[in-house]
Amino acid sequence: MKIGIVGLPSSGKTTIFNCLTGVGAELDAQRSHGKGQEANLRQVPVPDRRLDVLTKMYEPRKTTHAQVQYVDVAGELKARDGESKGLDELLRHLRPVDALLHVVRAFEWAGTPPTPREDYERLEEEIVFADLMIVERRLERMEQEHKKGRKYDPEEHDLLKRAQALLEAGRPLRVDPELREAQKLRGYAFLSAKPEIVCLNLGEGMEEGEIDLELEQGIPLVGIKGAVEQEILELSPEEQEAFREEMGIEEPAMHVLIRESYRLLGLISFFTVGKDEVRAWTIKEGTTALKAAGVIHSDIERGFIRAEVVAYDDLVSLGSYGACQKAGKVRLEGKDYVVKDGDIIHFRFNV
Ligand SMILES: Nc1nc2c(ncn2[C@@H]2O[C@H](COP(=O)(O)OP(=O)(O)OP(=O)(O)O)[C@@H](O)[C@H]2O)c(=O)[nH]1
Ligand SMILES: [Mg+2]
Repeated sequence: MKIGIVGLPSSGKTTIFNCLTGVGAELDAQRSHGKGQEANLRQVPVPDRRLDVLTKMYEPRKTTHAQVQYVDVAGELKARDGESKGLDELLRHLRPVDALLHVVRAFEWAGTPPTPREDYERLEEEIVFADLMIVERRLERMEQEHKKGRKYDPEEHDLLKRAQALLEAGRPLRVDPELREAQKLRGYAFLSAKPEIVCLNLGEGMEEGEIDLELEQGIPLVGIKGAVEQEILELSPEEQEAFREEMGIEEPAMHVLIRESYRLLGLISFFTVGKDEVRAWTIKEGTTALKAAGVIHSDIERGFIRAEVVAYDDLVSLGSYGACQKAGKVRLEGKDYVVKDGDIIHFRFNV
């Protein structure tokens, strides 16, 4: 699962990327001008308190978190400026991502007060325009083919026409569930069809509630003090802890952001536990036990017999696997069982 960071220049994309990944990256639009575009790409463990609890319970040799990838690309998304240098490169990095993390400046920069609403809308317009360009190019080609008497897919043509009308009205494709999910449009990897999360990059004295920004329903908003968070990350782990305690910060803001992105992608975790490893595995909501087995290994999917399932809450409240067995909380589920977030699963299989 991959999340692409987008935002206007100097909105703090790289700063947020660094906070998310906890390591310093140096990449800015200026430095990479004319040098071709590079991208920062990093795996980030998804914070999950349940894993900490399971680790205490099982004392495994190894604990493995679920992972999400973040991509930070230098370069400006200026689709309307046809000549925009590096636009194709930028899009090449952004097309394959599963979701967008839109960073909006909410700090004063070089004496300029923040204008989050305008900034947000400006970039959204570029995203819509980048998709519209593709739709128009494709429609043109289809219509040429049609004139020459060649075949084209009328259903795809119809979907593209609808997409065009929506985009021309300045609306992102994600607001139309049918277009957003249309199998026939998959290959275009439209940016405005991707789920989005907005990160307000707040200045030191600012709070999320003071910021003037309205979002479409269903788009989560997370406020982060990017510069402050980055400073905290430069401290030692002990100092970080002490600092957070002092400031009354229960959990690093980044954890909230990472978890929100996971949720936004419709992802959940199930766990496997044992003395060797306690591990979180990522699946889409609605995945069956059989497919979940395949995430671990194709052999387990192929030789699937049963899934032995305990809910996380039951395991924690009863205190041990044995107690769950006694209390009848260990269920044997078949291959069509829909796995729930937090299920602890032992797969029975033979190969
Ligand atoms: N005061 C303040 N400054 C910030 C914050 N976040 C980033 N900055 C500063 O804003 C400038 C731009 O930050 P970057 O993280 O490089 O922004 P970017 O979006 O990656 O920029 P480009 O890749 O060049 O488009 C840097 O000088 C940062 O130090 C913040 O939360 N508060
Ligand atoms: Mg940058």
